[in-house]
Amino acid sequence: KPRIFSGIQPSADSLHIGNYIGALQQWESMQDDYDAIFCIVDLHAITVPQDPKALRDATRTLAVQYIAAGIDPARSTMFVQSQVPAHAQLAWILNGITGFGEAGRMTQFKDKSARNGADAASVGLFTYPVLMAADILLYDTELVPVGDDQKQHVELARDLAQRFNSRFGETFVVPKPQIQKETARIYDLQIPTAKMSKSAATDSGIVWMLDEPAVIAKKIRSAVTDTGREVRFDRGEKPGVSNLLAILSAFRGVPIATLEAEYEGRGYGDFKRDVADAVVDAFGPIRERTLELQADPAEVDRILTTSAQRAHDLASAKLAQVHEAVGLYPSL
Ligand code: AQP
Repeated sequence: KPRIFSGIQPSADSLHIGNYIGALQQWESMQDDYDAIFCIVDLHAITVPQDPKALRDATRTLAVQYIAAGIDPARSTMFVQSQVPAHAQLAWILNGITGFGEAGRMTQFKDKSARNGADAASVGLFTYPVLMAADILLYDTELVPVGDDQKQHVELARDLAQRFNSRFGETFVVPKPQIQKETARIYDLQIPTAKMSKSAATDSGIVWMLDEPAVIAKKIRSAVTDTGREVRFDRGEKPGVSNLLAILSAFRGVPIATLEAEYEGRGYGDFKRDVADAVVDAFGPIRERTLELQADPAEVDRILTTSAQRAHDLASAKLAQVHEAVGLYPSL
């Protein structure tokens, strides 16, 4: 089976509907056809300040949300990045073949560092894409399912793999991005032109997977739409309605066009109620399962460590090859 690798940062204590539609829902459906590795990328999370206790809790809670959303640790490898030291080790080696200008062209770094002024950004934030390349390349990953915002980072991983192979000999599989459909990108319910993001300033535009059902329903009822009455997909003219259509389409598993036909001549009230019901129906059981699993943190850690051991075996073998190729001493 082809190998896929993807990950999410434990940068908040709940995932949101964008992470679910853009990542988890897709991953869940790929588990049978691929040898899937799903990582909880805590080393990426510390490129911006994190509270230590909150980080460790968010890491475990994220693992629990993976499982509650259908990632099966018996079929897929799901582990915490910091448990496998080869990620940081390979990232360092790849730093040595990455150009300063090349890293400086990454738009995510430019956006994130601009938020607080470039001087406040860490060096870690700058080399974030190199760590991501290490994550991918350690496992001979063929496909990386990501949103289009991550395409540039996967391109960098490809470039680094090719550069390493031509300088030091065939070592890495050159990965390909698998970019999700445009409708897999979910926007903030209050600012429907901005990507829904864990680190957004306000809560009212974000539907958290662990929100209580009544809270989810309220947020969706209050979503910004427009003064029209037509339920039609048009990101330019009707960003709010288009976002809700994308959400309903993902949860019901039906095309947007079918929904447009279904809601023709009906107002936004009916439509929003149905979106809220669909999300609550899906997230309700995920929330309950998360709460159940959270009651046994030792069991969660046991599952993670078992999986990390498999990842560690694969990653150490690749890292040994890299040390040999580059002329470094073997790791102990
Ligand atoms: N709004 C979104 N719509 C669709 N997919 C999304 N993803 C994130 N936001 C949306 C997908 O979720 C996965 C995890 O992303 P991440 O945690 O590595 O960081 P991110 O992409 O930067 O996500 P956030 O929520 O915006 O987190 P913060 O605020 O911490 O940076 C990825 O597959 C991403 O495509």
